[in-house]
Amino acid sequence: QTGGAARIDRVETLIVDIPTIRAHHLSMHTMRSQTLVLVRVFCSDGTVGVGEGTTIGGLSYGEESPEGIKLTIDTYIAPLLIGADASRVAALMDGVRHAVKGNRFARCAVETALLDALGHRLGLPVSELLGGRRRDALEVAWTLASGDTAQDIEEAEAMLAARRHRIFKLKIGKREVGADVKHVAAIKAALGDRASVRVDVNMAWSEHQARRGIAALEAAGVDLVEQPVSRDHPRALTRLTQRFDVAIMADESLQGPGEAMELARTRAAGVFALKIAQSGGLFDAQRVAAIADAAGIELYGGTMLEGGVGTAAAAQLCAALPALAWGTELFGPLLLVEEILATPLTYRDFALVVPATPGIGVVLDMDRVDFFRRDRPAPRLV
Ligand code: MUC
Ligand code: MG
Repeated sequence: QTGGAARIDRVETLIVDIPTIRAHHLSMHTMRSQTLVLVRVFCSDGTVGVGEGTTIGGLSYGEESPEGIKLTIDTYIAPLLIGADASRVAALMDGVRHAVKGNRFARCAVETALLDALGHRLGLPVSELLGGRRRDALEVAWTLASGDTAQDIEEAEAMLAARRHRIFKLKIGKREVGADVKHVAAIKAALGDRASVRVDVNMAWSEHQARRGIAALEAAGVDLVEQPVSRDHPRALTRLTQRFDVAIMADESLQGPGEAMELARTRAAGVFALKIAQSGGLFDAQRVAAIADAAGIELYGGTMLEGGVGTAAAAQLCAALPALAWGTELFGPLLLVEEILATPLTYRDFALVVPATPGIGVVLDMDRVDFFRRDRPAPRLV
């Protein structure tokens, strides 16, 4: 330990449940609210770092649940950190990775909080700690997933008119392939060249369904198809990528640098959905990006529909990437009825402005956090 080093005094986690502005239909789950696990790391120099571990639909998207993320941090990660030099973020996270296998969302939340605290300590945005920012604003897609074609078109038109989004990702895979293709083709026909239309199947198709579906989607003018088949069938993803011209993007198949290497080696995708949580943290997301760069694979800044904290952290990473050919989908806070930040993130001209203040660049509104926290004490009757 160096003299005068800031030490980690306390690690706090809490779960908040925030309603979404409308139902969000995915192939494996319909969201009506989103659950965020917030982490705060309190350091001896007075700095406090915040992080977020967020997934979609309990255990329906991936192997970590909000309750499991909280338990992993409280029981297994926090004790490793207490008393340690708070500024040695990479070394601390090496230790965490050694002691805690998997649990990438939990590790990402903690790493985010440590980087946020370090940024406050040094007076620098996290993007500067990751090598320096290359861009100050990130193009942001919106997901159309109301479950209704006409409502989706209306929503897209409103987003275009407000200059908020001109890239739309459609969630499909729940209905029969033909019905989904019809839905997508109607939206693309309505929006024409004014928007890029992409789809996310969230692993719902068999390889045979994917061949049929992707051929029709390509003909309808769709620009990109995300995770058409299960991550359990990596060779099917490779065959689809070889077969079609339309970009095929890996999402669920991409769970950190090891899988990035394998997907690159087997030419399984032309685009990677780069997610900080799924990668295992911001450092590991940078490693995934480096593999993509070396393999000539393009990047897209993906989301787990995080709130403002996770979104700001991902934005700091995306700002520092060498290339981001497909933009981002860092719209998570906009799907929630409230952002629970002291100052909301700025979305304008189809982009998210990357926060430029120290750390990840956001401050929680603790009154609103208390309002939405799951274990909120019952109001006292007087
Ligand atoms: C996913 O599978 O990519 C991102 C946007 C959205 O609506 O859901 C997600 C998760
Ligand atoms: Mg996806």
